[in-house]
Amino acid sequence: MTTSFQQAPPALDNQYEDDRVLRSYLARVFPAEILSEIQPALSEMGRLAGGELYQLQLADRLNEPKLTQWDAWGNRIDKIELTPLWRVAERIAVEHGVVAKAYERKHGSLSRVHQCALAYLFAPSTDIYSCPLAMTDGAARTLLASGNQKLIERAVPHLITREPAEFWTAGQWMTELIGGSDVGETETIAREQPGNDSKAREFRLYGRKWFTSAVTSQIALTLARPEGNPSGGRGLALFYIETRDENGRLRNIEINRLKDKLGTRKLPTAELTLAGTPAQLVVGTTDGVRNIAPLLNITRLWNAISAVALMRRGLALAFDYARKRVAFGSPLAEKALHMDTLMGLQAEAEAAFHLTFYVAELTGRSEADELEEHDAWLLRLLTPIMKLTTARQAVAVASEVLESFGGAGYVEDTGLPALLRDSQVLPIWEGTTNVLALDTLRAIGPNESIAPLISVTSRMLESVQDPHLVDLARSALASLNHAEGWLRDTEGSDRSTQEAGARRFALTLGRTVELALLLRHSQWSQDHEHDSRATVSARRFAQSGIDLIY
Ligand code: MFK
Repeated sequence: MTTSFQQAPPALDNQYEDDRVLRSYLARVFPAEILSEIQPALSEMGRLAGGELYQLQLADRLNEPKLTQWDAWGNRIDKIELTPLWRVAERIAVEHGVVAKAYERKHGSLSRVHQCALAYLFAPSTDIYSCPLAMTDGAARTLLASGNQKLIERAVPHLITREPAEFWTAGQWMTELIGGSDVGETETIAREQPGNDSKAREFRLYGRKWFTSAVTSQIALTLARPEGNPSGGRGLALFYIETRDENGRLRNIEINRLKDKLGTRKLPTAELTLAGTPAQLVVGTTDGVRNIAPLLNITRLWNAISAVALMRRGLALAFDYARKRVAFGSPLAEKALHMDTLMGLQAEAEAAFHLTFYVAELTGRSEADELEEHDAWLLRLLTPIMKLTTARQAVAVASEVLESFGGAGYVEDTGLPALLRDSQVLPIWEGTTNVLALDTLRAIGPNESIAPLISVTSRMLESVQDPHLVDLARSALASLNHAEGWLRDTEGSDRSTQEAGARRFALTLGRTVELALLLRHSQWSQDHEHDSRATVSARRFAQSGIDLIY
C-alpha cells in the first residue's frame, strides 16, 4: 500500500543567528564594539552547529568508540578508536578556541562569557565532546591555580592551544568503587619512588578508577593517598599523570572495559587499573579534594552550559516541527495548548540560560581577579545551585521535547531520544542533585545566612519597572526571604532536619535567582530592543513556581 503523505523532518538553521536569547544577552553584557568583533566567529559556529556538524551527528548516530585490548600477537595495547563525529569535533573545538578563548583574555573577564557562548553553540551537535573539553578547561584552571610552574609550563600550553596537532585533553579521574560522591574514601595509594631529591619527588599510583571519562586524554588529574597519610579527603593528594610514554604506550595503566551507559554513548568512559602509574604532585601532599576544587567548579559550569545547550537544541527542533506538523486540520504551531506547553519549556530554558551565564560572568571576574569578597562567596554558592537546578531542568525539558514529537520522539533514527539520554547524565555526574544541595549548605558558610544573596538580587531587581514584572520581582524577593527564614528556623535543629530540606532549599534558590535574572533581562530587552518575548517567558516561568519550601 502506498501513501502520498510525507512528513517534513525538523531542521536547523544557523544556531547563533536564530538564538534570540543568546543574542539579546550578549547585546546587554558586551560593549557594542566587542560584540561586533566576536559575532562573526559565533555566527560561524552557529552555522556549523546547525549545518555540517548536525548532519554529521545524525549520520554518526550508530557509531560508538571501540576498545581493542590486545593486538594479534598478544601484546596489551588498550587502543580506543573514536567515532568520526568526535574526531571532527576535536579539530573544530581547537581551531575555534572553545577552551582557549577563556585563557587568551582578549576581552578581560568577559573572555569567559565569550568562551561559554562558543561552547553553548558547539555542544549540542557534538554528542558530549563537551566532556573532554570541560575537563581540559578545568585542568588548565587547576594547574594555573596551583602555582606549580613546572607543570604549568609543561601542560597548559597544550591544553589551551589553537593548533590541533599540539592539543592535549585532560581527564579527571576521581570516582572509585567505594565512592562516587564520597571522594574522601579514595583507595588509590601513592608510593613515593626512593632516591628522589626533594625538588622532583616522583610517585607511582596503585588502585582502580571506576568511572573515568574520555580516557583518550593525554594527561589526567587524579587523587591518591600518599602512603602513611591519614584517611579522608585531607589525606589525599592531587596528582598529575601523563597517560602515555614517548612510544604511545599507556604508562602502567590498564583499560579494563568501557562502560555500557544509558547515554553519552560517544564518550569512552572507562574502568582503569593504575598499576604503578608514574605521577607527580601538583600541590602539596595533602588536601587533594580542596586542591581539585577549581576543576570541579569549571566542569560544573560546563555542565550547566551543556544543560542549557541541550534544552535549546530540543526546543529549536520542537518549534520547527510545530510549524511543519499538521494534526486535526492545522499545524501544531496554531494549537494553543501545544504552544503553551512549548512556551513553558522555553521559559525554563531561558531562565536556566541566565543563571548559567551569570555564573560565567562571576567566574570570568574571579579569573581576572576582579571579585570582591562577597562576590567570591556568591560564586561559590551559585555554582552548585546552578549545576543542580539546570541539570534537573534539562531532564524535564528533554522529556517534554520528545513528547512534543509524539511517537517520532521515541524512535531512535530521528536522533531525538539521545537528547533525553544525554541530558540524564547532567544531574548525575559532577555531583548529584543531593550532593550539591548539601554542598550549597556548606557554601553558605558559618554565618548561616543568605543575606548577601538577597541584597544582590534586590539590587538586580531595582531596574524592573514594568507593572507586569514588578509583582514578580516582589515574589522573588519574598521567596528568598522565606528561604532565609527556613535557614534560621532549622539552624538550631538537629543536622538531619536541615539536610532533609537541602534539596528543596537549593532548588528554591536556583529558581528564584533564575527568575530575578530573567526579570532584569526582560526589562532591559523591553527598554533597549522593544522586545517583550523575554517578558512573556518570565511570566510563564513564574507560573511554574519558584518556591519549593513549604
Ligand atoms: C558536559 C560537561 C561536564 C563534563 C564533565 C564530565 C566529567 C565527568 C566525570 C566525573 O563525573 S568526575 C567525578 C565528579 N565527582 C564529583 O563531583 C564528586 C561529588 N562529591 C562532592 O562534590 C563532595 O561534596 C566532595 C567530594 C567535595 C566532598 O568531599 P569531602 O572530602 O567531604 O570535602 P569537604 O570537606 O566538603 O571539602 C574539602 C575542602 O574542599 C574544603 O576546604 P577546606 O579544606 O579549606 O576546609 C572545602 O571548602 C573545599 N571544597 C569542596 N568543594 C568545593 C570546595 N572548594 C571550592 N569549591 C568547591 N566546589
